[in-house]
Amino acid sequence: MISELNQTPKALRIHIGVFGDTNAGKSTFINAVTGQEIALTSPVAGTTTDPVFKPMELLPIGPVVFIDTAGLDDTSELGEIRVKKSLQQLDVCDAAVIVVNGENHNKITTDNYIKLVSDKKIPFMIVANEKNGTKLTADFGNMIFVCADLHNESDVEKIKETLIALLKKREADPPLTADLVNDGDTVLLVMPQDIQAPKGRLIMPQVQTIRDLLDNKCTVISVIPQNLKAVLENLKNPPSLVITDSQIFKQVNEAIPDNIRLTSFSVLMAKIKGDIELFIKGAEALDSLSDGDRVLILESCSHHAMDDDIARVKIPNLIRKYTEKNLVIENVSGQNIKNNLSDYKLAVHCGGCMLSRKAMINRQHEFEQAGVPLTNFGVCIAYINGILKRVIY
Ligand SMILES: Nc1nc2c(ncn2[C@@H]2O[C@H](COP(=O)(O)OP(=O)(O)OP(=O)(O)O)[C@@H](O)[C@H]2O)c(=O)[nH]1
Ligand SMILES: [Mg+2]
Repeated sequence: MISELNQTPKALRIHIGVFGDTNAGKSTFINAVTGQEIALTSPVAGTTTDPVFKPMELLPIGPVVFIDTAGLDDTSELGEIRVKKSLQQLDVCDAAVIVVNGENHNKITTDNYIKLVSDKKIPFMIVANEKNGTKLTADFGNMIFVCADLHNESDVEKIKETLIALLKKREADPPLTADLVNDGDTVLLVMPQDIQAPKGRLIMPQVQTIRDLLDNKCTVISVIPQNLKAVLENLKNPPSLVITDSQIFKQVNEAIPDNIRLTSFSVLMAKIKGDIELFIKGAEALDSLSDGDRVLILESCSHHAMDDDIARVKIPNLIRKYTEKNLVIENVSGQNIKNNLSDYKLAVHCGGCMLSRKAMINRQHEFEQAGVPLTNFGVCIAYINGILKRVIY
C-alpha cells in the first residue's frame, strides 16, 4: 500500500500499448525495456492472457505505463475474449509498440495492427525482433521501426532512444494551473472534508492541484467552507485565485468578491482530462430536455453509494430541479459503458480522476458519434448554477 501511495497514479502516466501476434515477443520487449523480469514469457503462444500494466520511469519522459496484451491472432477457445480485451486497450493508449516476430513474420497481421493504431491516430513504432539472429526482410517504408535482439543490451538502448523520440513528439497535455497563475501568487482552495471524503487523506484532484500550484511557485492555502470568510478577512492581500469543490460552488461564488478569479477543481480536471469545450456544449443540452427523456450518469469507479451520493442523489436532484422535467435518470459505474448510447438525450460523466486524458477524449468522441451530448459533474453543476461565465480555466 505504501509503495502504491508513493507511485505516480496510473491515470497520470503515458500509456504505451504493446501489440502483436502471440509469441512475437511482446512480454520480452517489456522486460527488456524496463530492465526487469516483470512479464511472464515463454515459447508457448498465448502466455499473456489478460492485459497487464507495467509502470516505469522512462527518463527523460517521466512516468509511463506499458500495457502487455494478449496476441491479437489468438484463435484458441478463449482467444476471442482475449483479443477483445486487448483491443479495448487501444482506447487508452497514448502511444503503441507493434512487436513483430522477425523469425516468422506475418505481413497480414502486421498490416492489420498498423491499421488499428493508425485509425485511432495513436503514434506508434514497430519493433522487429531478431530471434536467433534472423534478419527481417519486411519493408516498413518510412514508418518508425527498429530491428533488435531483445536479449541484447545495446539493441535495447536503441529501442529506448527511438521510443523516447516518439513520445517527445506527442502533443503536450494542457496545464492544470500554469496558465492561470504567476510565481508567488497566493491561491485559496476551498475543500470540504465531509462524510464522503475518504478517511485520512485528500482526494486526487485536490492533491494534484496542490502539487501543481507548488510546482508553479504559488502559496497554497486550504480551507474548509466554514473558515472561508475568516481567512478572506485575515489575508492582507486577496488571493489571486480561488479554487473550490464544485458541490459548494454557489455558496463560494457568493462569499468571494467579484474581482477575485474563481474556478473549481472539477472544471480544472475537465480541462486537463478532456475537451472542456465539448463538456460545456454537452451541458447546454440541459435546456432542451423534455418529459420522459433518458439521462445517463456515468462514474468510472464503482464505490459504495452513500445517502447523499453525488452521482445518485445530488446530480439527479439538481438536474430535475433545473429542468423541471420528468426525466428518467440512470446510473452506470465502472469502465465499460452501455452500448445503446443513442437511447439517451444527455450523459453526465464524473471527473474521471482514474481515467487518462486519452481515455476520456475517446469517450467524448464515442458519445459525439452517437449524437449524445456529454458533460461532466463539475461543468454540469457550474452550468446549472449559472456561473460558467464566471469561472476561468
Ligand atoms: N533470442 C531471442 N528470443 C526472443 C526475442 N524475443 C522473444 N524471444 C523469445 O520468444 C518467446 C516468446 O516471447 P514472449 O515475450 O513470451 O512473447 P509474447 O508476444 O509475449 O507472447 P504471448 O504472451 O504468448 O502472446 C520467448 O521464449 C522469448 O524468450 C528476441 O529478441 N531474441
Ligand atoms: Mg506475452
